[in-house]
Amino acid sequence: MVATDKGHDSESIKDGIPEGAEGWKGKISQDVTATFTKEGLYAYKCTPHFGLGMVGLVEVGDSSVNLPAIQSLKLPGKAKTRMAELLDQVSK
Ligand SMILES: [Cu+2]
Repeated sequence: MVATDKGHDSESIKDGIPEGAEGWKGKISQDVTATFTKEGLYAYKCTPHFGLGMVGLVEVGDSSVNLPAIQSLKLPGKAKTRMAELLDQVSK
């Protein structure tokens, strides 16, 4: 992931990636590499703006692998709303 805008990072959300997959934790304003070795959904956040709803979702192959786990993630305020919107766009 390329840092095109300063002041953000990207970090995988705990329990928000498929079982056995490798998470990632980027640094503020810096590029970060993530490798998607398992099929499923990868939920991530911008740490400083998590509560403001800055979350994302990467769909790799079969999203049903961990869809229920993503749906039941405990997320703060706007992040919860935003994640629900993203989940609506996932192929089911
Ligand atoms: Cu941010």
